[in-house]
Amino acid sequence: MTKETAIKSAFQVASEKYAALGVDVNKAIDSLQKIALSLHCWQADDVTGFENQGGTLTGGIQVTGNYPGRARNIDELRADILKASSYIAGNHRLSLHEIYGDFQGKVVDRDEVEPVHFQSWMQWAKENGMKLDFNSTSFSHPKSGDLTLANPDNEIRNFWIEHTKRCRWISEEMGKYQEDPAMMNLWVHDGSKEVPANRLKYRRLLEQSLDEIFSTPYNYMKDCIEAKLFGIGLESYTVGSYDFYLGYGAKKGKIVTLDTGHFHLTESVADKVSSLLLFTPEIMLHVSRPIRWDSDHVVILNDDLMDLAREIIRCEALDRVHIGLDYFDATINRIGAYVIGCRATQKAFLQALLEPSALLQQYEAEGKYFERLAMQEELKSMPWNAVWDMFCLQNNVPVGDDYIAGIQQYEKEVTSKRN
Ligand code: RNT
Ligand code: ZN
Repeated sequence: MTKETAIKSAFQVASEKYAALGVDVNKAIDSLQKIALSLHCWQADDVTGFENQGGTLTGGIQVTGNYPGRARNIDELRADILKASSYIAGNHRLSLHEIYGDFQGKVVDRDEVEPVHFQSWMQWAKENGMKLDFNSTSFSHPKSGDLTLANPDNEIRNFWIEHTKRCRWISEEMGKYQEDPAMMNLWVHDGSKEVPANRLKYRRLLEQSLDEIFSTPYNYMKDCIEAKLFGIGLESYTVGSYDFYLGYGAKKGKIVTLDTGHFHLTESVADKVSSLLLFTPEIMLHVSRPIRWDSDHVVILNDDLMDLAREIIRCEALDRVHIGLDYFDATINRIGAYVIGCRATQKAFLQALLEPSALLQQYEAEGKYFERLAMQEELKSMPWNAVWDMFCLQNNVPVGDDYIAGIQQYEKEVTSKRN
């Protein structure tokens, strides 16, 4: 039996098993095909960017590892993204940080950046069938310190307000160019190592800064605000906590970004989805993997990810949830890290799409809780992987572990030669 015949016959068996539960596997595949992930550009180069090569990463985030092959310039980064995409089924987006502008060797400070610095990215993305998302960058800059948009020093605060306003303008131009809104994520690291004597003061300042930043209405970009529990060196207090942004988002109609690494480890991010859907316009996700803390490990197919995907599907909210990835691992092949995380996310959504939700909900409505629990247990060993293989086959991307060899070869020929 050829590999292809084996995949097809396993798929046939799986289809019948799922059909018996009232699940149409082809419908699940069609839905998965439409899910666009937003790949984070910063896994390719350890969040360095092209602004001041070799500068240190600040803002309470950290990349560990020194695996060879980091993308050193815009061409290498683009090549790596395309390589990773070739192992990921479907059409996806790319999320850029401001420090990844095409600055042509010029020094462009954060309060001087303009859409022209992203023109080549827009063209490149269009040529490669990708859409762009954007992020303002408050870290790794002489004015970053511990406080940016919440800084009591007006000169510094205004500098970051100007930066963020310009980033919204850039996002708007991206959105127009690609005829699809660019999601702009706003995350600032503002916080302190010890508990401040006045917590309210900085939150008031952050609120004022946001009001000023958002005062310009735009049509082709969407604002997202990302909360965090703590940063490294900023452990005791985060100005933009979850309560802060949830309150702001609900009151002012802004999208809250849920980074799955930004909560207490036993807190369920999946459980937040249905509440946000009721009180905020849409949801932006940063799919990540915390180990003990916001460690930004490569996303894998674990219970947290599956819970999150299931919740989004159960809420029928795919059209209101934007799925971005956010992690950075410099200890393994960086292209491989993208592929693992993206494929894991797709696998989680596939399993969620294969859930016989009508049956589970019927059991629940009838108070048949044994049956509901038993069915959920049985679903864990249903042949979803046969559907996954078919999805990969249909999309002409490697099935199973076949992508490992391709990434090894790219490492041998390309990334290992970078010093
Ligand atoms: C940091 C946030 C933020 C960054 C990126 C680089 O904890 O998660 O989203 O990871 O913007
Ligand atoms: Zn994040």
